[in-house]
Amino acid sequence: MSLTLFIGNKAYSSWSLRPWLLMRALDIPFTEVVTPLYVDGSREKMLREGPTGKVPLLRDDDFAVWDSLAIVEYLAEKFPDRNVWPKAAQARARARSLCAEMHAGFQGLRQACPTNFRRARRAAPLPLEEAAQADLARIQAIFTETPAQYGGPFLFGAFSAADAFFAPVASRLDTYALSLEAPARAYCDAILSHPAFAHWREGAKAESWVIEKWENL
Ligand SMILES: N[C@@H](CCC(=O)N[C@@H](CS)C(=O)NCC(=O)O)C(=O)O
Repeated sequence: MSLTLFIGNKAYSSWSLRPWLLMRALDIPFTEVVTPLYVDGSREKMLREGPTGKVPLLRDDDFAVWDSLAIVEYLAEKFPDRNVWPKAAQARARARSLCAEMHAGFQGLRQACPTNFRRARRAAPLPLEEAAQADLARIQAIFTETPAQYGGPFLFGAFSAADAFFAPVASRLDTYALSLEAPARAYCDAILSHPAFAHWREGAKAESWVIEKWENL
């Protein structure tokens, strides 16, 4: 088995971060291939790897798995000893529910606060409209209640796929200086200070590709 993870710009690609962070945090070896997105030829290049033309995409020798959720499930099957998901059935089901919720939702917050992993923290909180405020309230509840129920510092105690899925949101809350109560802030800090996340951020800072619309908020 030889794993290659195709990802987009580390500065902007929140979906790419998720499997990358999980594999790094759980010491699953892989080779990364970075394709800068939204430039001439990038979609065509990714269409040679998989049918959606999107990142992330995992290649296991000749076999392609695309979409962050499917990649995470594939890793859970291939590396049963790494605890991609929590061990207990109900905790595992809760972690999957949260990942599915993240995968399908939070459009208000996503639109208001585009991912930019290399941006410095804003001096003042970004003002949010109603939909983004509602998403923020739900995120705050998840970040407070889940570690309290299952044991921190991560959502289910040890780092799992659920943390990889929520890491981009933790980063956005920080970048856009959105206010959080202490337990949710502590969870964000645990993510942002994880060595694997710091490594990704260094990679983002080292990139020279710039997409103006995601730099100016
Ligand atoms: N549902 C997909 C989303 C993948 C996605 O939208 N990736 C973006 C980058 S974050 C992409 O490849 N955009 C390039 C394009 O659409 O051409 C997943 O979870 O992997």
